[in-house]
Amino acid sequence: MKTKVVIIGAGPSGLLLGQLLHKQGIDNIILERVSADYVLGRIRAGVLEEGFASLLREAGAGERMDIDGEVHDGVEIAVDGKRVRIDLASLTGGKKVIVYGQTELTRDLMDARTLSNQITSYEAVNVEPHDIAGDLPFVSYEKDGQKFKIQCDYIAGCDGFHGVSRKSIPSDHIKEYERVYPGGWLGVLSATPPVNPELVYAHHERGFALCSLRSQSLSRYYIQVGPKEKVEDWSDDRFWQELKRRLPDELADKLITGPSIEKSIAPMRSYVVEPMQYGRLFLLGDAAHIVPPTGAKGLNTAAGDVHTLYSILTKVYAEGRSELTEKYSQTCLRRVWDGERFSWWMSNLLHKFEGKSAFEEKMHKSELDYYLRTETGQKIIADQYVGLPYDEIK
Ligand code: FAS
Ligand code: PHB
Repeated sequence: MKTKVVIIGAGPSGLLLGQLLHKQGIDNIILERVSADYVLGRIRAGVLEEGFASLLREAGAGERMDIDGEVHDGVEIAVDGKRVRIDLASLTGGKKVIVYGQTELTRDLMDARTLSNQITSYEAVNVEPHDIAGDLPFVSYEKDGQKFKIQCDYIAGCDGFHGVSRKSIPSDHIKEYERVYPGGWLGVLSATPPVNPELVYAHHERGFALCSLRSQSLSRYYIQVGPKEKVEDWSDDRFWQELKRRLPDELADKLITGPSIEKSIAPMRSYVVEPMQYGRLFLLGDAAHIVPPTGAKGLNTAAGDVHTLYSILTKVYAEGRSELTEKYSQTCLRRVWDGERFSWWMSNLLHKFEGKSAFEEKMHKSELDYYLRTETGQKIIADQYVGLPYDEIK
């Protein structure tokens, strides 16, 4: 088989890139390790920046988001029961965010992919990039006991943190940066009306909590848990009681609880690999970087990578500008580090991490108070939360 771009991974990064390239007449094949149902079964992000929403529309997969997604022009931060609303729209000249689950946008991209008749091979195992440092790379894989080889011009590693792409780059060509936080987020999805029309990020002595949503009848809640916690030790009732203890009284009193549809613990990690490319292999999304979900930047930073590679490859094939491929990593990394810093900063301010000294706790409380009580501070939070603009490739 032969194609222009092989995309490894059918998560949001791979599917969005595949659709955008297809719209530009750049044929591509996506290889995914698990089934489509398994991909859809992972409950993850919920907040989209406007840039991501625009890319989804450009990819021909934004229709349901524009109908079912909720446009939010504000977000709340509660500190030990005191609520402050960050008016995103007024502080950023009208920018907002869209609340629409990653599961749904992944489904929309899968549907668009099916209509595009591009090849997507699910349950493709032993996927392996070859000759990535040369001019004739190829990817091998197996499916239903048969071995396959795809000759291509470029390989897009969209296979997440545990994928094969990053591991295919010689270790002496990369530098890794990492912070693993002592704890994670225990998340619950429930078919209950959300406790608040906008998201509420809550700092509390007992630990962080987040009230989010997917629709007016589907809510998503999180509480920070310690590094040794196991999801099986958290009954629904125990979860709801702990969440109520961390929320401002007026929210705790009106919280509507119900059985969990999904319950899982997501680890908290900051990670970046530099550079995000090697030869004809490019790393996108979680294959190249991970953030703690506190700033809602995981999915949105991945979209920035997709925008950059899509813009570059469009010029490569339409204008013969193959030298632009050398700019991919440096173009992505400025926005990646912005997202890393904001997620790290919000996580440190809002979480009670073991090992934080009393003095550090005071510093974080004072910093949080400064940012929340001043318009300058709120503008800095709002500017980063709605997302920084994508870089234009010239
Ligand atoms: P993904 O990991 O989504 O997709 C990679 C795909 O590649 C997967 O489908 C995988 O099966 C496939 N793959 C892996 N290895 C392969 C191989 N060798 N061959 C072929 N395919 C392979 N972000 C937020 O903003 N908010 C959140 O609340 C949030 N919660 C999260 C919870 C968890 C448990 C995790 C892991 C991440 C969470 N994230 C969250 C971040 C998440 O949304 C990611 O940013 C987003 O999924 C990134 O998308 P991709 O880069 O496509 O990676
Ligand atoms: C979610 O709804 O899953 C969500 C929203 C905002 C975040 C993290 C997760 O910062």
